[in-house]
Amino acid sequence: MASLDAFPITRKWPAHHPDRLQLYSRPTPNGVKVSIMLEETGLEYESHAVRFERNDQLSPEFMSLNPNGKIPAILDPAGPGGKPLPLFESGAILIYLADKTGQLMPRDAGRRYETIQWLMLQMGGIGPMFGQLGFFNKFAGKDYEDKRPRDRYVAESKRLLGVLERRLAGRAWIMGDDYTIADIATFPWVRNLIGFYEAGQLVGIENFPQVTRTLNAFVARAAVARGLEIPQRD
Ligand SMILES: N[C@@H](CCC(=O)N[C@@H](CS)C(=O)NCC(=O)O)C(=O)O
Repeated sequence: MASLDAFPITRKWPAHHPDRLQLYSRPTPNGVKVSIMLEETGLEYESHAVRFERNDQLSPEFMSLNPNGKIPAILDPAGPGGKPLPLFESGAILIYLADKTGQLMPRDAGRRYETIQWLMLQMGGIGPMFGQLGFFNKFAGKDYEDKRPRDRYVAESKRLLGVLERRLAGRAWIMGDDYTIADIATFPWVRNLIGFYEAGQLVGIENFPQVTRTLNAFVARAAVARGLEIPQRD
């Protein structure tokens, strides 16, 4: 097994088990995608808390792995060819872990791309739009007098919930009977929209019963319950 010493991130967050996959994260909607995936697959890993209150994500050690300065990020000592693989962007990490373990991604090539398509809708649409709605509804943006930006993100979030609602009609999960990385990417964001962002009423969540039903099934999974708490908050 190659040493991880060449990776500056291990100076700030030492690897106590360098043979295990290293996770640098925080239990936010993007962060928990990866901890839930790791819990679902059963891969051994070591998690490290990245503290935003100390701007850890902007430290040179963290930025040496992710120049974009955002969690989650991983360092897999046993990457392709047996070499360590550093990786950032939650969608890329989910695809990597699905390929590595052969889990949570359909094997059929067509269905694999269909799963990636829904994963990309989360990455490019649901995450950014719900995130902006959170800013304008709960954080600094809520004090802005001009409500047009907030209303734009409400409308776009509702539209995206409608896309999900129609997809889930008659399906247990986004990919039907297969629970996949598309669900692991999407439902932490739906949960956050209703919970932490307190925007359930604003988007009229009662109009999206299929989304709510699938969210409930998602949070009832034991691996999801564990992943939502990793890394532990201080
Ligand atoms: N597209 C990225 C987004 C990552 C992201 O926005 N992470 C947030 C937490 S959910 C973060 O690190 N925020 C810290 C900051 O902006 O300083 C991904 O999916 O990995």
